[in-house]
Amino acid sequence: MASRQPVRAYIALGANLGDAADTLSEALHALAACAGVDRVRASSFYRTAPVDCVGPDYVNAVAHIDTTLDAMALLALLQALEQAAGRQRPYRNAPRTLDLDVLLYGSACIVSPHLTVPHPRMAQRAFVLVPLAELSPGLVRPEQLLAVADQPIERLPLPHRSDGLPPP
Ligand code: PH2
Ligand code: MG
Ligand code: MG
Repeated sequence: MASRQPVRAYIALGANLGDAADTLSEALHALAACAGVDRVRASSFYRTAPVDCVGPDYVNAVAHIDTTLDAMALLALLQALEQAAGRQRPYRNAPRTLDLDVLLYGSACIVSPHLTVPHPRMAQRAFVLVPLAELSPGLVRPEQLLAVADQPIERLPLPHRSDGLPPP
């Protein structure tokens, strides 16, 4: 069977339990090792205040990948990585060891019971827009950043490798 053309997908990473930066770094390396995932590139990591929830500060980042997985297979892969990081879901927006959300899947618009793409709340969240603007400035308009400028977010000075992945 001919393999699919790769699609560029954007993924939001977040964690606010345990060593969040370490978990994000591990998740990026695990993602890069997955079949059907190529050219993983990540933003800096950011410390962010919780939005629409209470609990510890988050560490957030955004990554893009080129993938031959279809969108639902990508979602399943991200959920498997969340599970491997010990993710529990006691209630909506509970503190978590790892959250991996599909933000964009090429130019696709997807509305299904388990996946909506583009992510329906991405434009309201500095913890998505700021790292996304760092990674792909053409995807975020200045007025979008202005609209979330009241949300506390601080770039963490982690060393990054030239391939965009933090050290393992
Ligand atoms: N994720 C949420 C809800 N609120 N706040 C921050 N700062 N970072 C997140 O990743 C986050 C959030 C739901 O997934
Ligand atoms: Mg989320
Ligand atoms: Mg999620």
